[in-house]
Amino acid sequence: MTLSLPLRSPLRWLAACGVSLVVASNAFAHATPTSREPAPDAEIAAPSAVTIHFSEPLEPAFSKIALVDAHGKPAASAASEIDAADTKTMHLALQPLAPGRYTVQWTAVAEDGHRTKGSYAFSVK
Ligand SMILES: [Cu+2]
Repeated sequence: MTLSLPLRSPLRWLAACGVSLVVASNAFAHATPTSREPAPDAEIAAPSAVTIHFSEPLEPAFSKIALVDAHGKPAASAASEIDAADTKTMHLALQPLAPGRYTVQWTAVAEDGHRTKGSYAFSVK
């Protein structure tokens, strides 16, 4: 009777470790930006597109880039697209932007279904 208790708790530890290992390895599959154009806080002439490269291939149906102006209004008329030749890259084509500060809002869904999102700003001179 007393021997079964010490045996049970190591098994629980193993089970708990197994769960955390699965969570940790999934975290590596989350898509995070590896480069952003324009760069965060850039002050530039009006760019023709926002391009973000991610660490993982993206799920096209749920991944997107939006651009809003300083008033929070949508500043891009087109929808973002995932690069047909490189599914880790997402583009948002832009009309010429007026001078001002803009915020890029991105949502990336990796092929494992995990969603990441973020935002950053740049300024058009
Ligand atoms: Cu994931």
